Amino acid sequence: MKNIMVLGGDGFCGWPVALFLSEKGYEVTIVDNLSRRKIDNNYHFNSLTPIASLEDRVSVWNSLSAHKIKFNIIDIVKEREIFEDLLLRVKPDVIIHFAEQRSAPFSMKSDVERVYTVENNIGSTHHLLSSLVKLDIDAHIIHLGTMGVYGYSSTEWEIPEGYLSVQVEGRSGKYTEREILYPTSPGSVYHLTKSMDQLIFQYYASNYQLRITDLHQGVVWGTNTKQTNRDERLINRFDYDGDYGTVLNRFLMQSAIGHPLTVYGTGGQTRAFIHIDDTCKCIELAIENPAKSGERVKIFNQVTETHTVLSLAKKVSEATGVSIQPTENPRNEMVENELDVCHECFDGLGLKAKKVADAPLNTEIELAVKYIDRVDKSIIKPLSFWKSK
Ligand code: NAD
Ligand code: USQ
Repeated sequence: MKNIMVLGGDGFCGWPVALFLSEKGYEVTIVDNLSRRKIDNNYHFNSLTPIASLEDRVSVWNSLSAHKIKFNIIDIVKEREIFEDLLLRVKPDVIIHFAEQRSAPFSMKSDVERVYTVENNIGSTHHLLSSLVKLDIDAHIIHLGTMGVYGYSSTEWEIPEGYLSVQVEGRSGKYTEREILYPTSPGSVYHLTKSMDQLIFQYYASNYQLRITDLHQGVVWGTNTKQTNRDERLINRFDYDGDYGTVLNRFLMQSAIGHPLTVYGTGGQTRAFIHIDDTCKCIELAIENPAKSGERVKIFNQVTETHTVLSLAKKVSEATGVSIQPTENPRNEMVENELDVCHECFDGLGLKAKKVADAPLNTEIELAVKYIDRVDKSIIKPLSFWKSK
């Protein structure tokens, strides 16, 4: 059975993925520096759900499951030697890389957060790859990238999965066809780091023949999975603040407390979405269908549907009666855009997605109601701005 290392395994995506893979019988080792929990403390954010310490949640899982998870608190940017010792001991077959600062607004807060996001995200990706080369470990690397690398300008074409076919006219007038990385157009410093990750991957796959899959994931919604529901102490985090809360989860939580839904601008922004259950399934599909040595980076769009922000707000508003509150957009983004994105790779591998339209949004709202006393209303408003006010 495969040995899997989950970097960032204490986070919103990493924790449920670690449990999902453990239940499937994979040997799972979590690595995390707990930086998200430290950011919560330092900036006075909190998960709506009361998350147990990493030590406690792993110990609860190990008491319930036949398959034990190991965990290590290591900063993969700042504690390279310790991380490399661990790599040599575990010799992972697969490394799933979630360990980055993932909030676009947080990355735009000020010089401090911009610098931290770039150093942490580029550092974690590059150190990982360089260490694998140095230690001669042939692991399949699965990285969580983002749809945001493509940018959000409306296009006449469907956004492909990572590569764009182009024809270039040569000096003789003859056209040559090439596939190039889709031109990137990041909308925040965070998204910029994901764009830079792509180049690092391209280089290491080509020069060192590392096996790399980059998953361009859309906005993840939902909270718990079958595995995190097994015990309250396994509960997943639920971010609702203006920096880390993502749009649909924020609307669901806002509706639970009767807070008007904070639609930025017109709400005409179209974004791609995926449920946390499907994030877990996609990772397993990526493990089962690895990139090969010498092959270019495999890029899959890990998205299952697209919606405008306003259409999601209307859906939540109609279900709950909570009003919509147009809010001045703190971001520098297109007021409205269309988004036509290919997701044939995962569809072709058999992914049966859970769509917003079929999903019981009530489950999320009930969860928010259950922990309503934990809500700090002062952190719901936008907390970071793309341009100085
Ligand atoms: P998260 O912040 O909840 O989890 C990230 C985890 O990585 C945290 O537990 C953090 O402590 C850890 N970490 C960060 N830097 C580290 C370092 N240097 N060393 C060790 N651990 C480190 O974020 P998430 O929502 O779980 O996102 C995981 C990944 O998925 C990110 O790379 C993000 O860009 C990507 N992603 C997330 C979403 C989403 O909607 N949540 C959508 C698309 C892509
Ligand atoms: N928005 C609102 N109201 C809110 C919050 C957000 O209108 O209260 C709007 C934003 O302006 C934006 C859209 O909703 O147009 C999405 O914002 P978001 O915060 O849900 O998502 P985003 O900042 O794009 O980032 C999230 C994750 C990130 C991941 C990305 C995937 O935090 O890690 O990479 O989703 S994607 O958007 O597909 O690039």
